[in-house]
Amino acid sequence: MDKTNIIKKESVDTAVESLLEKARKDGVETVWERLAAQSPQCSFGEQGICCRSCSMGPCRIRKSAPKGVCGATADTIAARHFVKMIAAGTAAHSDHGRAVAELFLAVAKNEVSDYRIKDEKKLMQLAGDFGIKTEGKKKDEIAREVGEIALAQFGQQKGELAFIKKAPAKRQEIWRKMGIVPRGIDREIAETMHRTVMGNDQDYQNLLLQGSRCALSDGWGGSMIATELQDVLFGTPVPVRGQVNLGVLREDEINIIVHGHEPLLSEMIVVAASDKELLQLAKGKGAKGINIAGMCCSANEILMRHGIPVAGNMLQQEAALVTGAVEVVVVDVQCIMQSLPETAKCYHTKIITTSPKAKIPGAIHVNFDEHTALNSAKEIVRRAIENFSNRTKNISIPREKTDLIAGFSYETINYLLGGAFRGSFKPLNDNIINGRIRGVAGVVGCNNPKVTQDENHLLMVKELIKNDVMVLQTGCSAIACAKAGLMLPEAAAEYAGAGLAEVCETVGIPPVLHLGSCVDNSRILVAANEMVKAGGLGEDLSDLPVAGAAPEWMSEKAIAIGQYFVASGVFTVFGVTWPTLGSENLTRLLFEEMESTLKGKWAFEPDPIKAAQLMIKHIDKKRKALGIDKSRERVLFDMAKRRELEAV
Ligand code: SF4
Ligand code: MSK
Repeated sequence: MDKTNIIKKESVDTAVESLLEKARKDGVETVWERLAAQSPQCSFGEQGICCRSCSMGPCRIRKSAPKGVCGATADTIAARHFVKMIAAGTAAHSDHGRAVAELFLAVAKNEVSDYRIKDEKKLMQLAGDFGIKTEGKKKDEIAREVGEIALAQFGQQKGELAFIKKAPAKRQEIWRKMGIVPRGIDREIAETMHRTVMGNDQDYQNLLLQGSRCALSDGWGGSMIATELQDVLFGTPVPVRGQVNLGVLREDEINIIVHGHEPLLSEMIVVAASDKELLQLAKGKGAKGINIAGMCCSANEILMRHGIPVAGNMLQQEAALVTGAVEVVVVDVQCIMQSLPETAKCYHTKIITTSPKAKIPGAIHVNFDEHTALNSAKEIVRRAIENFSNRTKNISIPREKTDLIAGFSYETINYLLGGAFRGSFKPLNDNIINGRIRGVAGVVGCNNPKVTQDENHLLMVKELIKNDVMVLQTGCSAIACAKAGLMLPEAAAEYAGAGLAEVCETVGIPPVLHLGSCVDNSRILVAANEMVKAGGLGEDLSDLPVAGAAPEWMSEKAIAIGQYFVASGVFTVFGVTWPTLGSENLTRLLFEEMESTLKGKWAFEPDPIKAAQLMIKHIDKKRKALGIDKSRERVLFDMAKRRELEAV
């Protein structure tokens, strides 16, 4: 059988490679074996031209059958599939945002006792964003109004989402002219799903307009609400040192991995792990302590705010169990493989689900309710402690672990660049204008077993920083680069071009900045917004010398993120595979024509170096349009001259 998806090497991460060998010895099946078993995968599905929207189908578009039974063309079928992915991704991020908003409101009303508001300054800023008068009002009253407005954004039927007004005026104008300003988050998701049912919206261009509106309700709606309210509740991240990779697991301690996305759960597990009684219990079982480590975006959330170690990214979830040293993997929502309970059977690990929205056969379910949050968290930690004695001798914890600096919220970047009293993005803009920094790239997204784990992230990011492009990261991409040491200030001297290295060394930051989890891609939007506000780089997000990428994407959430980047005017490149290639017209719309309306567009380039070069080319095009291309030439000339002088 032609197994087209089989790759030469599973991972560039030696910790994963060694554990895969152990998995084979232990008779454990992994994601790579399942991919091989699935290969060759359906090429109709891969190109977006398989439709099973009704029972007259499934229909597969090919030369001999260019239309579905209902008459739907490849353009319609691929567009429906694409916008359905956007709707699903938006729903996931936004339901996360809704959960945070509900908790926020409960805290403001004093209905829950285990959480409290940590960042009052940001609460006031949010009140300002929502047009709430704060004079003479108590903190709880302001928080209640903020929570109520935030929650209402989901069910709003008319008007515009509140955060839309944070975008540059010119961007808002583009959205209004195109009729794609989101009215309410749930409404855009529901309408997208309505439009894609059999016999409804059959114009691929019109479908993509709604797809853009839906994606904007994610980036400037649900995701932004999640990030902003989480910062108020759990604290806005500040620079923090951490460690990453499976070497953070400890042989002599109880290891609990927190996996998924929403920090409501992970924050409480962190609190429960320092409970004196539980620590005592752990000691009584012969463990030296309780070690919490994160996986995927749950990891990013607790790393950013507490410096809790990160066990790994998406493709390390099974490998973590293969160490034989994990007592409990506790999960909430999203990116959790159904294989975990099956893998866990070969070891002593218990998989605990906590959300009624995400149960897995074979896992233990401990319902996590914010009203009894700490108790539930303590119960989970207790189960982990009790499981410690079930460990066998079949343990292998890799040595690999790397230090990193995380915590680069928009506020941190502002402060580091401009100082506490004059926080500003102006120094960043100045360094872009004078050419030391060529531009800024957001490199985000998942792992995908169709490509060697982490390789595309690393090749792309190294190519970008070598060419003086500063990189902002979130999600599993951030974890990949952290593992490779790119999130340490020292990485500037080793990997960055002379201009970027000079700026990083002066400010004391790495050339690759960790901005958080997948919902924190909204921090990248806010940062780009601030660059426009700081002046000198045009009037719209599309004028900025910036680009976005997800070189190893796999989730529908990545498509939603990509589309809100594009709809915000950002050139965005994806790798691995592209889901519309079966429709020439739709692909042309996404890769070319969108630029004339949204001023942003997609590209697909599986080679990460070529993809980075596309991003650099785009950045240079924007520099030229801004009239700052010459300054960069001067900087390069200066460097050459300096080297000449040094050689004398
Ligand atoms: Fe086929 Fe049309 Fe039904 Fe899709 S909606 S399965 S193309 S008949
Ligand atoms: S966890 S969405 S695999 S980045 Fe956010 Fe990683 Fe992608 Fe999940």
